[in-house]
Parts: sequence; structure tokens; C-alpha cells
Amino acid sequence: MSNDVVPKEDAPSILIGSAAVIGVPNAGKSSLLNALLGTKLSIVSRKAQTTRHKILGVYSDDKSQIQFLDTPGFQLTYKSMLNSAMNRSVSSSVMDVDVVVFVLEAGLIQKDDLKLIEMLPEDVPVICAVSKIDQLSSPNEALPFINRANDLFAFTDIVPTSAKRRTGLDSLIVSIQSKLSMGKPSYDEDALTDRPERFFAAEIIREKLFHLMGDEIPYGVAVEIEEFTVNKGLRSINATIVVAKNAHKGMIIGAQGSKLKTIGTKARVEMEYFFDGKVFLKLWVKVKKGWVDDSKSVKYFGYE
Ligand SMILES: Nc1nc2c(ncn2[C@@H]2O[C@H](COP(=O)(O)OP(=O)(O)OP(=O)(O)O)[C@@H](O)[C@H]2O)c(=O)[nH]1
Ligand SMILES: [Mg+2]
Repeated sequence: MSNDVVPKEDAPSILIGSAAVIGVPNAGKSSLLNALLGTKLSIVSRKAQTTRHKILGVYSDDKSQIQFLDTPGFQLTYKSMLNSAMNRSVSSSVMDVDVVVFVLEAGLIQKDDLKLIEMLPEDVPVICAVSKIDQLSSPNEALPFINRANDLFAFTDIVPTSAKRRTGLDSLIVSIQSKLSMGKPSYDEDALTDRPERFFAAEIIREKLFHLMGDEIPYGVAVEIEEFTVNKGLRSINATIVVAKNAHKGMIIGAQGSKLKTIGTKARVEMEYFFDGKVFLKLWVKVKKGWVDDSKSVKYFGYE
């Protein structure tokens, strides 16, 4: 990832470094990252385990360039190959960053939070971002919760935040900056990520599946981009939605293809916004039985 990127030697030195955003599923990691970057880079849903890949988001201001790494939610309840791969990607990302941002949902300390805390590295500063503080019924509840968080681990800072209300974001950036050192930035100031457009196309389709399908299906879905061409600003995208069970295929297609049509329309509209240009999107559905438990397939779809 960032290792391939060469620092820009002619740029002035600023604070530079990387920060991994970790936490249990649904803690609000992707929403926080999107709020910090001011754009929707990482897909979000009310269901747990929405994020599957590590996603790099580049934050730049006058003083600093921070490479944020969004990670999948860490959990020990579900144990498919896919889940293990997602947990591995969390444990590997905390190893090679300058700062860890541990996202803890306000008012909620779960078993998996404690397990994740056990895995925190000792030689990297860990900031606790208490997320969703807008959900607390009164501001008086924040302080006792911060005290509870403080007892969990030797966090270098505890910062209350709300991605929804955009509060605490500056404090979190300042706290991260205080742990960085001077150096040359690796990305242009307007760069946002190292992922190609086709990655985001697949993620946007996956997000619509999370929003539009029942509780079980999204976990067994992968999206493969078969074709992605750009011609005079028109992106033509052919994508296959891969499901783990036969029965899921029909459910995604729906009566006379109605469900698939809705998924396609919603995904296309969001892609047009994201890519800032017209999109022609074609979707297929394919069954690959039990792929979430097949390590080769998990690797093939890029979840490792
Ligand atoms: N009220 C409120 N809800 C939030 C806030 N941030 C996130 N949420 C909601 O929490 C849910 C989970 O958010 P995500 O950002 O997808 O959480 P995540 O930690 O990335 O989840 P995974 O990728 O599944 O591990 C979504 O329904 C969000 O809308 C916030 O600041 N306030
Ligand atoms: Mg996420």
C-alpha cells in the first residue's frame, strides 16, 4: 500500500504519519473516517461488518498529511474464513502505523472491545475516539463514560466525537498530529486514496446490498468488476454479484428482476456522484457456494 508511494522530496516538510482506525463492528469507524476526510470513501450501514478491506484515506491540511486506514470490525462471534481474514487485517494494520485510533461507541463497552484491547501494541500510541456521542441522552453522561474508557487501557488521549454532528473531529486531528513527526508528504494535497475507481464501484454495489437486502445475504456477498471502461467521461461497468447460497440469487434478482433493478439504479446514482460523470452499469448474479469458507475465494476477492 503506502510502501509503494515515494515521498515528494521537493515538497515542504510537514507532520506526516499513518493512523489505523480500529474497533468492533458498527462502532462507527467508517463514518468517522468519512467525516474526517469530508467525503464518503468508506461504505457505511447500520449492519455490523460492513467494511471488509483495509481502506486508505489520505487527510491533508497545511500542517500535516495523515494516512488513515479504515479496517473491518474486529469480532470473535462469527468464525468463517472471511471473518478470520477480516480480523487478521485488523491485527496487521495496528502493527505498522504511527498511531492507532480505537473507536469506542459512547455508552457501550462490549466483550470484543476488551479482546481487541488485549491485542493493542505497546509501542504505538493509542487514542480512544468515543463515537456517536450525539446518541447520549445528556452531555452529563459523557464524563462517566470517558472515565470508564480511561480504566480500560493507557490511552494517550480520549476524544469524544460524533460523525453525525461533526463534533470532536478537530480535536481528534490535533491529538493525532501530536504523535507525528516531520517529513515529506507522500501524496498530492488533493489525493484521497490509493484505491482505483473499480474498487469503489464494487464497494458502492456492496453497500446497496447491505441497505436493500435482509440480514443474512450481505455477509455472503462479494462483488466482482468484470469490465470497467471510460470513454469520453462515460464509465461502462459490468459487475457480478457473487452469492454463497443458491437461494440468495433469486432473492437478489427479485420478481421480474425488480430487486436487482433497484440495486443497480441506486448504485449507479451514487457512482455518478462519486465519479462525477455518467455511468452505465450492468449487473449479474452468480452463485459460488460457500465461498466465505473457502480460503482461496476469500483471497481471490481481495479480502486478506
Ligand atoms: N447517531 C450516530 N450514528 C452514527 C455515528 N457514526 C456512525 N453512526 C451509525 O452507526 C452505524 C455503523 O456505522 P459504520 O460507520 O458503518 O460503522 P463501522 O464501525 O465502520 O462498521 P463495520 O465496518 O461494520 O465494522 C451506521 O448506521 C451509522 O450511520 C454518529 O456519529 N452518530
Ligand atoms: Mg466500516
